[in-house]
Amino acid sequence: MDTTRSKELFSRAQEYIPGGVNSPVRAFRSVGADPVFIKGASGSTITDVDDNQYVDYVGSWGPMILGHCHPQIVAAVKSAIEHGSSFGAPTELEVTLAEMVVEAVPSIEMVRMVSSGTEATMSAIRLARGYTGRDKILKFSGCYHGHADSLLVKAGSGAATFGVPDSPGVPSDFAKHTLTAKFNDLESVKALLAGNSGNVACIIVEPVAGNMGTVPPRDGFLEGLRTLCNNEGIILIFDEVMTGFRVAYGGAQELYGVTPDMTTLGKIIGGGLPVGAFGGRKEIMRLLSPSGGVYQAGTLSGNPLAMTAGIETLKLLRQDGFYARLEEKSRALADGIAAASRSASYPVYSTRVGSMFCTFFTPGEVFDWTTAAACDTAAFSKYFRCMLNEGIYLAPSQFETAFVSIAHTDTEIERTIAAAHRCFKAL
Ligand code: KE4
Repeated sequence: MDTTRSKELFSRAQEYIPGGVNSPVRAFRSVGADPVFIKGASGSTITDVDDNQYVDYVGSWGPMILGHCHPQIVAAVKSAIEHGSSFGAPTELEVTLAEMVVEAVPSIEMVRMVSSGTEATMSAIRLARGYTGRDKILKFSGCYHGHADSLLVKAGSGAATFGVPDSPGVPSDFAKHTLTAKFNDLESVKALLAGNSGNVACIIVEPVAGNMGTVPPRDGFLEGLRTLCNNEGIILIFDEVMTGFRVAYGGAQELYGVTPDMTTLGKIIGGGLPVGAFGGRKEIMRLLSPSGGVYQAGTLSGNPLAMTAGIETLKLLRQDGFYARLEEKSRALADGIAAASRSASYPVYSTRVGSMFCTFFTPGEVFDWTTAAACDTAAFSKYFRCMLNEGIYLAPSQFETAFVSIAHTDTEIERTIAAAHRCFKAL
């Protein structure tokens, strides 16, 4: 595959942009390849600057559930920008999208729009701390909630329950307020809470982990977190930036029937434009400035173009049968790839929740970060490069989620499965 122009651009980009990219995973470093630069997309296909076309299973890391350039969204955003791109003032569009989110997610009685998932989780944590008057937070290894200081923290070694920075630049004084438990392990949560009784403001969790690959919650895990939070007066935050409107119109909380106190959203509700959001019960949300004392703000929060794209996206998602059709496509693809690995006698562990799926390069079950980290990342990298050469654009890391859109055709799904078989055989 000729990628001459991408290589030229990557060389130029590295002069002016750290690592040549504006978000690290895009650099393809963990898959031993140079990134292809994309010039356009339509439906389930993306096209690089050398005019190579790929079936896209990254979908901008989740937003593109309808596929790229859906005509209804393109038309609406084109019309919107003719009335202005940003006012820094309230608009009807923000009220409309807020009403749609509240209607879709019953646990959300009020919602605040921001411009990224990181802003959403960072702000939700501040609000939980303001509401409870407590400082500590609890997260899970392998879960990612954006790059706010208090979230770039890993478990302290040994008996120490406090966190240690997971990135240079994060002060240890910040990290010590973050406790890290094991996903799908309620005993690890109980142990940390026992050592910090009355001091934990919130537990933040991806109800379906999507940032260590796709790892579903085991039966009883989410329900157990809900019970622990009820008992301890802790705010349960579902980080649904990825799962919101992805695994169901009402998100993972609808799918699993567990109600959080707060929810963070992003990706799909912006239809590909920069949006994040956080919401929850009125008694909590009302503490947010200007109705309350917990400060939070944003120049482009509720941006009219992003609101327009989000509104049009949700209108299409709430149409009858959308998720059933997406489920059929997703099942066919994930089952086909798993069958291809078996017929190639290459053992993998496959997971899927709705249109989120992952192929873990390990024969064993993956249910938390430790078991995910046991994967053969070198083999995954070889498989990724093989699939890319076959014109299949997967997430460039073993520890990411692949996404199916409603635009993926049966032909493309069959082509992907055939390519996977060849690439498993080549390992
Ligand atoms: P952003 O700040 O990137 O909009 O959202 C952060 C975030 C928060 N919560 C969850 C569950 C997320 O998955 C994310 C971001 N997801 C990654 C994909 N693994 C974004 C891709 C990237 O970092 O470039």
